[in-house]
Amino acid sequence: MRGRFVRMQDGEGDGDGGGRGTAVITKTKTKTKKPSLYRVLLLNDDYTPMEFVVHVLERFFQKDREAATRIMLHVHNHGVGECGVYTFEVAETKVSQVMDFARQHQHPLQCVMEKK
Ligand code: TYC
Repeated sequence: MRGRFVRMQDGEGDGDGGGRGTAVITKTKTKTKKPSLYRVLLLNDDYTPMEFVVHVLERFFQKDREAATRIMLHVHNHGVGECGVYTFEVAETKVSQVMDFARQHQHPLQCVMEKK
């Protein structure tokens, strides 16, 4: 979105000793850059229980049981699967939360992020 404003400089009575006012037209461009997006992925392994992965998807990615089960089975069958797409800091936080939670429960579950 563009904004525009006019500012008067050196106007009469500004204390600059008189002289005609000078109009300065300044164009501003509101920053509209969209943030880069990152996929958060779960990786398959042979040891993490399926039910734990479903729980992770419900707890950290706001999936209902049906969606969580579908994603978990996709990862189980294909080796990798998408949990969600987020801005950098949110994605980073999700990865840390999942990795900490898996470690606490001594499961080797791996969670990574990749730029879209
Ligand atoms: N392959 C695991 C099992 O058979 C289940 C699993 C699914 C593990 C998804 C990790 O990201 C994962 N118990």
